[in-house]
Amino acid sequence: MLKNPGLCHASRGASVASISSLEILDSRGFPTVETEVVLTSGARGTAAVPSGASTGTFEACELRDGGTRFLGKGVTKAVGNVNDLISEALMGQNASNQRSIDELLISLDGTHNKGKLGANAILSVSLAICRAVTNHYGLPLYRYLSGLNFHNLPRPMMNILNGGVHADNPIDIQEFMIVPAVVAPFMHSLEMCGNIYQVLKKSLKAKGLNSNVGDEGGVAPNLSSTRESLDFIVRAIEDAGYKPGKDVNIALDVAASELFTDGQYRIEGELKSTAEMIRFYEKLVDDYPIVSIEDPLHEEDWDGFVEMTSSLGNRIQIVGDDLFVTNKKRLGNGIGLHAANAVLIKPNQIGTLTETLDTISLARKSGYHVVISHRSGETCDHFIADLSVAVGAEYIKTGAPARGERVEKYNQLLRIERSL
Ligand code: 2PG
Ligand code: MG
Repeated sequence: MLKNPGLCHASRGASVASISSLEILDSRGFPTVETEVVLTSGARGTAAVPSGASTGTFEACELRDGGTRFLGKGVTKAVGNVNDLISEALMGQNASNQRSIDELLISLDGTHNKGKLGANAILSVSLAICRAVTNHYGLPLYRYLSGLNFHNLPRPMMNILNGGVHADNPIDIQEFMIVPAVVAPFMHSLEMCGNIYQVLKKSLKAKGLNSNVGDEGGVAPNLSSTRESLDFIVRAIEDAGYKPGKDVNIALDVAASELFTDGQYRIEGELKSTAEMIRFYEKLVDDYPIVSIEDPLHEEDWDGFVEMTSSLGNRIQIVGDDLFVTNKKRLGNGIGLHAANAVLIKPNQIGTLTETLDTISLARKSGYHVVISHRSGETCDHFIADLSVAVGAEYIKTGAPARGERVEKYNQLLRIERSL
């Protein structure tokens, strides 16, 4: 008689039995890819892929249909690639070997940016296979991803005020985030940030300003300057009963590639050079409790990033998003040059789980902080919540405590915290 039928079921191995993909909608109402993988053991895994608005030029290719359907944003070609080419190539493969699955996907595509099959198609399969194997072994995703090398939960970097291409308001900086000053139980951090978010909404309303939300759930009022926005946030921190700079700090994502035209940055009605942008940040860091700035400069302004890191890198975290695009080579280049001191990780920028983990490993080895991030177009898939715990990321950036697709990541972190 079997003493442990569960173990026997798992030891039977986990080969790919079927893969099928579906076009679903993301949080902006545009199509994206969802894939389900079934293993020979009967275990299943599903994954859905997010989509950015301020996308970096060097990101892996998100395959869209073009034409008129869904304004050209349909993903039936990507879905078809999963259902036909990818499904055929992966049938019967050992799903437990994530690296060889991902290598197979990369070689099947054969391009430098996953432009043939689509990074959206490839990532959906890569993540769904991982989930199916996780279910096969009966492990929580974060446990499977971390192995024995288990870590603490990250701190939330909560985006409470949206601007840039994520909102229809005049604010140039894309994201204003609040960050607990110390590592605390996740529920505690979430409560603190959530309280500040609610107070901020109220204070805008009280001043007759719009408190509707942008793509990532942060408020999107018609404020025109960075300082005005920061003043509202500092006041909200205080009014919620916390001390700015002591209990809670501020982080920005400038998404500066979006501000860059003809060699200059257009911000708040002025054109600024790289040196002027750095001076602008230095003054902000002097005047506000800012601890982190993401993409302060254009994605190809390597010299500017080096200068920014040498002038501000010992005071704040400088995060490369469009600069590194979760790409190990670009991160390696930045590490060699001393450009930035932290990396933003978005699995869909690179297109497979293995490559995402390799980039994180390089960051870890080099002392760069790791910020795991959502995209502005999201689904309720909470893979990144588990990933952030598994790799011991310092931070997770997953929007405001509003809109289901954002809240789902926070709720998954609460579930993980409880299970610990
Ligand atoms: C960013 C992201 C997520 P998007 O710039 O960091 O906040 O935005 O997904 O639009 O690239
Ligand atoms: Mg960014």
